[in-house]
Amino acid sequence: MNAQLQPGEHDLLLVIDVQNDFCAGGALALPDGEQVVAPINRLAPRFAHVVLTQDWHPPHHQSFASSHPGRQPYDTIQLAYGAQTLWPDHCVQDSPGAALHGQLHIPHAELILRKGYRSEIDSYSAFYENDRSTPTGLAGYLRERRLQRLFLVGLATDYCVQYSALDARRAGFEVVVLLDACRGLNLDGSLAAALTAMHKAGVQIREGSTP
Ligand code: VGL
Ligand code: ZN
Repeated sequence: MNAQLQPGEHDLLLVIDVQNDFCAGGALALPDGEQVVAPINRLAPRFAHVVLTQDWHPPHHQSFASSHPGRQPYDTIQLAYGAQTLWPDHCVQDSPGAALHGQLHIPHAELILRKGYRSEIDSYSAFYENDRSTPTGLAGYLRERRLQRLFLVGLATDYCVQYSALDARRAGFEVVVLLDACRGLNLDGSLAAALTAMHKAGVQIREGSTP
């Protein structure tokens, strides 16, 4: 590895939603979702600081199609805060699907940040809920700990990884997305759109999974 790119004291590996429901056999399985586990396990020991996020919905969450009679998963509806894609029931608090993938091995992770726990609001981003104004507290946590450059990996590239990356840029952090350690959903071209939006926002996008 290029010595200049050795992660340092102010760098963080932010591992987004590597949970059973987003992997093979899960309620909202992404194509090859589980394939992020091995590269993330290889990356993590190189970082002094690692934070994990966990999508963590109460039963009957507003983002579930089952909460809206007559609607199907992947329909889009208008909620008080704007457009919301409806999902199959997934990552229900304390269910096996909400657990982190069993092979994910990051014993030194310092924080597990749960999100999406308010019934009425979805939360793709690790920083803000989908109303774009309710903070999770992560920006303050990172600033207080002087963590400045964030390396993002996990699921899904075009949803929670993208939203987290864009919010992190807005909050003034340096952001690198390591694509080989991410997998996307790609609904209606959402993957290409996400890469374009992240690039425009100044997110560094690297094809590999090495920092
Ligand atoms: C996610 C859809 C619904 C994600 C979470 O982790 O990208 N996507 N909830
Ligand atoms: Zn969710």
